Amino acid sequence: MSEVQNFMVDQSSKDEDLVETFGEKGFLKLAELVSPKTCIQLRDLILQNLESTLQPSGEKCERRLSNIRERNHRWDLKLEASSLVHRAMCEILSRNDFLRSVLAPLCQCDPENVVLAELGSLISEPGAKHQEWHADSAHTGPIQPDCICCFVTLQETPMSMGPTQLIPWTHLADFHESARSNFPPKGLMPTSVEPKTLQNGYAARGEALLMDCRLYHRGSANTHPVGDEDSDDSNVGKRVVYYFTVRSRAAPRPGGFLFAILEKLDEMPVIGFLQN
Ligand SMILES: O=C(O)CCC(=O)C(=O)O
Repeated sequence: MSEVQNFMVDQSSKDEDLVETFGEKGFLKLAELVSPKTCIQLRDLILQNLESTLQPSGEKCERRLSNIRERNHRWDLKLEASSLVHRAMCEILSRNDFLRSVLAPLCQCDPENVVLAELGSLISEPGAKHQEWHADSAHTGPIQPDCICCFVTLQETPMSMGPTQLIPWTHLADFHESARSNFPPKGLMPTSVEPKTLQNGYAARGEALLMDCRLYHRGSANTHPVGDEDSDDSNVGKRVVYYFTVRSRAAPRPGGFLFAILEKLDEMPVIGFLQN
């Protein structure tokens, strides 16, 4: 049995309470971080880029597409540092003091230490199945995460379009320990764990999930009706997420991590990226 919940936090809470919630649960779901205008424009840009990447004559797929779990009807497209991509990141990072507090442990007193580890977009279309539950990085001991990911939903995303699902508290060392000893290959989770699952029922346009990369999560199935290919509705039912991951340059590069980012942007300090 899984329970559908709205994970949204009360954003008027004190910064330190939000930071504490992030540490306890392994994520924060935050409303309206990116403006509707930026979401609409960025979604269009990503869908256009995907279309051109998938053309036979398109830019080399290996350069633009990262590996993704359950890859039928699902893509992970790396993003260029275009003005829209900048704008979306600025809207997220500049409005929130507490986000800076969440990121502070990564920077170890030097903001230049917070660097980009991933910059991309996730696209699923009707027909995509659930991914397996997985964590993006292993638990290597410290309480603080070494990587934090931010997923931004670019359109209204009901359950039928397969929003990201998370299992709170699974970023903790105890859970990773039992995952290592009990679970099938590479810490993937057996279905027997699913009863504890809390499903993220609906993702609104512009909301963001800020996630400790050790938290177990997955992209869920997209069962939405297919849009009409010959009309303006051809993109209806496509779920597009903009995401970036930051990490501490002072910590070792996490093993097993995908680094879904164009090579030229890998390890760029976030501060420098935002000022460009
Ligand atoms: O699609 C999502 O919401 C999550 C995707 C994901 O976690 C992955 O591809 O590793």
